[in-house]
Amino acid sequence: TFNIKINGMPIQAPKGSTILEAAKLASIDIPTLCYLKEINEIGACRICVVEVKGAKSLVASCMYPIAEGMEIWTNTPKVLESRKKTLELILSDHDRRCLSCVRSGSCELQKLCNDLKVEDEGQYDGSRNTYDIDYSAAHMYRDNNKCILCRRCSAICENIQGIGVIGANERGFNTVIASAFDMGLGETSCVSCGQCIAVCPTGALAEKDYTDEVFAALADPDKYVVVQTAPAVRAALGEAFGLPIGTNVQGKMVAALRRLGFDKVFDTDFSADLTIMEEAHELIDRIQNNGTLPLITSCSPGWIKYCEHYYPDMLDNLSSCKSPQQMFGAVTKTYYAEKMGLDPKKIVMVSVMPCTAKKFEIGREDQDAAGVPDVDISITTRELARMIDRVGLNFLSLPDEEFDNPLGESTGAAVIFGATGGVMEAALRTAVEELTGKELPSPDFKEVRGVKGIKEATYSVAGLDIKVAVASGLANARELLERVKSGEAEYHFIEIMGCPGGCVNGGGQPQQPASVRNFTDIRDIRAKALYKQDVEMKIRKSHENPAIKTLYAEYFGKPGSHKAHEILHTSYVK
Ligand code: HC0
Repeated sequence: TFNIKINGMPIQAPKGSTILEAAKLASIDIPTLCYLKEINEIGACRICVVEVKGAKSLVASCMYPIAEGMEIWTNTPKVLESRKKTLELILSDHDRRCLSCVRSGSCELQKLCNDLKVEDEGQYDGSRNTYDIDYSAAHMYRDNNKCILCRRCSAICENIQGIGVIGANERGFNTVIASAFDMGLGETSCVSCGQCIAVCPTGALAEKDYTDEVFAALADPDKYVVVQTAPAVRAALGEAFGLPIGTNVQGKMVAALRRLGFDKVFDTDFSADLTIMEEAHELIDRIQNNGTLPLITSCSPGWIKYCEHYYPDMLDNLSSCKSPQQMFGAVTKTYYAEKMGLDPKKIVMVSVMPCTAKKFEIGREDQDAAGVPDVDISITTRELARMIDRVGLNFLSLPDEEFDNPLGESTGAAVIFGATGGVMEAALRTAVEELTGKELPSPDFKEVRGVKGIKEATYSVAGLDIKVAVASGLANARELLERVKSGEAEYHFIEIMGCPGGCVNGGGQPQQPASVRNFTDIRDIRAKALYKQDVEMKIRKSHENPAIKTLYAEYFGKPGSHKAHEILHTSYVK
């Protein structure tokens, strides 16, 4: 450790710490705008400046390493004035219609302006850039009038997702974040993951909001409106209402959806179990009958789009299973509609997802088992939070309620889908028992858990060494796939999730500011909420879900049947 002084107070901090990190240890939150740990470490925005004894000018604390004996001041008039001026300059070229901004209340720029007592937003007004809003992508829009050029979006797209479809064009005052040749985002190979939205500090990037469409369906007496909620939503929705990260709010979420007026409140976890039945069957079939291996999971639509764009030669490796979101819609509009005597055309299937790519997935080809789209509207966790606020539901005081049946019944295997490695673990719980014909001594496959970007394990099952790998985040996916293509690694089964850490860290989850993200692994804490729920559930294996057993007995026959293929499987585009 080094001995340093911050604002005259002696403290000790580990060698290699930045001033920003050392100050955190002394309970001082130095404000930041561009800095995101391990994602965007460019020291460019000058909000985090501090004074250091002996330094000629103010230094950027996010990048500046501490040294033995260093004396630092974070709160002098010079520091505070500099930060304030930087903010005022940003505001001089910023669309300041904050009241109607989607980020009002969660905007990092707004909070900093308040904290630093900016009183005259217009004091440096002069020429201003104005931009058309880019609505070309299926899942989001980009409003450069609210962009502050922090480059968090381009950094996550390039460095973490390995895609790089947005970046800085032009220079100086004309600098703008855009795609190559000023193409609309929808014309690029953007995969709709929404990670850029999750890290944007302002309202420059946002999902396309479909809450009005949901309210309209709920108000239409001719429609039967069914909602499904993805595994990861329950692990993060509470954050939008001030609850600590990692609070599982399943019960209150169900209560809120019921009070919003949905005719049935169902759970994507049900169809996650169904996916496991189909996918485990597909894995065993490919292993036993020399099918294309490795089998790769197909539930993350950002990953699917990535595979189609960048690895078209590996499309045969993809599982033909629709994602749980899509299977849910398909089962609702076939089996459930028949059972309940409902016209599938009158059912409005709404999904609540931690994901922005799900908005794109619902419009894919070959996702219409009943002749109408399997899913009609997909909203993010954030949009659900907005709906709850709009109708004045006091989320925190709602009771805990249960999902409706039968499509609300699920197992521990399903709820862990929301974390990287969860689909793999759920599939192994079923595939291994199927292959050995014996009950597993423990349902846990801990080797594939955790936030590491690439995980590998080998399991000895019925005389066969089954090799598996798990990747999350698309740069990691690329690294893994290159190993497979070069022959350096061989696997039977691979799980890939588009977002780093899996769906819990999806592009549609409540945004956490940099002041939290830089010091907390939100992926890990949200995932723990799901693993905790898994352990607490009575049934932890998909093939033991009684509602799934009934579904096969009454409708599909067995996994991989002709009917299952027609309704639950899909195809991909080269
Ligand atoms: Fe996921 Fe899913 S687990 S992709 O991450 O497989 O979005 O939560 O809903 O569909 O179940 C997201 C989360 C889902 C799907 C499920 C899968």
